[in-house]
Amino acid sequence: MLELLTEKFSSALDKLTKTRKLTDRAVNQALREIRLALLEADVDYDVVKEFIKSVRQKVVGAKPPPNLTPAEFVIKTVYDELKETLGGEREELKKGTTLLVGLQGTGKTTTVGKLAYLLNKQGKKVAVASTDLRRPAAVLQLKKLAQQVGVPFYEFDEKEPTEIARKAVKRAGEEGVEYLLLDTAGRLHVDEELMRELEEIKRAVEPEEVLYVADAMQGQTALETARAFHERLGLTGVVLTKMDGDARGGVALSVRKVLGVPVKFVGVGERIEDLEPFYPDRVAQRILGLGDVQSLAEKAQEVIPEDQAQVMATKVLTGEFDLEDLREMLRMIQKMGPLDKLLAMIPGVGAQLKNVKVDEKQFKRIEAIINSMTPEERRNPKIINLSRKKRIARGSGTTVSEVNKVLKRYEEMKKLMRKLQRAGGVPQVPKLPRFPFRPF
Ligand SMILES: Nc1nc2c(ncn2[C@@H]2O[C@H](COP(=O)(O)OP(=O)(O)OP(=O)(O)O)[C@@H](O)[C@H]2O)c(=O)[nH]1
Ligand SMILES: [Mg+2]
Repeated sequence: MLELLTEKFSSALDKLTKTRKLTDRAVNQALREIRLALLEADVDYDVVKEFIKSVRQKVVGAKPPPNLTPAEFVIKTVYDELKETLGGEREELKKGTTLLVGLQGTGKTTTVGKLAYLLNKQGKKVAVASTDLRRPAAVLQLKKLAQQVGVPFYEFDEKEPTEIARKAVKRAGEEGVEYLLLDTAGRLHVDEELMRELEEIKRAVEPEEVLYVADAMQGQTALETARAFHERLGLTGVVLTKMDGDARGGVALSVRKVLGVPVKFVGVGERIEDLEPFYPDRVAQRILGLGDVQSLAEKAQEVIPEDQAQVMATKVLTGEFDLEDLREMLRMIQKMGPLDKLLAMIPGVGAQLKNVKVDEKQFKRIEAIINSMTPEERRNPKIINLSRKKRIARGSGTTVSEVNKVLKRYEEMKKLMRKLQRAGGVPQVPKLPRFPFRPF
């Protein structure tokens, strides 16, 4: 997701970092590229206009604070603005009843299952129920998901969606359930009958959350529909599904400004674990090509002892990692599941992933290259000269050019993290940092 933006933003800001003197002209050029990238990614036109205007006001003619170079100051401003546009601070899902609404086929039922899985994994007490009586298969679909996740599925012999919702809430209260997730029926278009049904359910159960489930691939249209739902139901958040199928992801940047409600989760695949909480700061980092070390560390903690993951995240964030660490990281990542999603979280890698179907073999090759180095070479890659490169290439069954590529990516990654580090002081990992910059 968001590969297009990551690529374009990285390239625009890269150029900026490389110019020796930061003129207004260079800044304007970068802003023009960013503007085009946003429009191309299908971000709402007014949102783009406001974004560029705001960044320009803050940087043109301004004096960067003493701890930042002019280019870093621009990057930092763009980052702040991105985070703001994406919604600012993350808002957690409120305890209580959550109603999931949206058009047909956008992923409501799947999302109920995924959300139940996510909350259940966090040790929360969850139950689900379906008010979708239009299709007999709909109830069964959710029932199966609930069984798969291992959370209670509430069923009642009722013909009225409102009654089912009411009874489910009552039972959830009796059973001390913290999160009750209610699935609803979808329609092909916004239609009066559906809206009335949803309004009635809402009135009957007074949910803490009304989440609009939108298919990200529908782009701007999804937003228009969301607005219609918002007017009738008062949405509290949005779930963007099928982000895995959409490299543009402009909707993610438009929702907050256009609707005034935050994106709370994104669906990134068809499997039950493919739902991610939406963190504006982390997404902003990813768009800037800085990776998402926090999410990586969290995922790592699920399969790797916490202290080990923490040590690794600290090393990366401070730019103090060597090739031994990189190899260790590659190994951890291979334990963690779908590579393309995880790789996108590594600094400097995201932008390269556009249209690349991650080839796990490629990954093995990188590991083979590092394996063929001596421990000393791994700790101090600077000593790797041509004859060593030839030896490493032979040993790993690769070429000198491939060895060069690995070394180059490593150096770039390290330099970038160091730079950001200098801009903001040592972040505490992984609990505190949202970004390797300290707010001013
Ligand atoms: N690739 C991908 N597919 C998704 C995602 N979320 C949902 N889907 C797929 O979208 C299809 C429709 O999902 P449902 O959950 O049945 O949609 P719904 O909104 O409940 O549909 P109705 O009940 O008919 O209104 C299914 O094939 C899901 O697997 C996602 O994040 N990524
Ligand atoms: Mg459904």
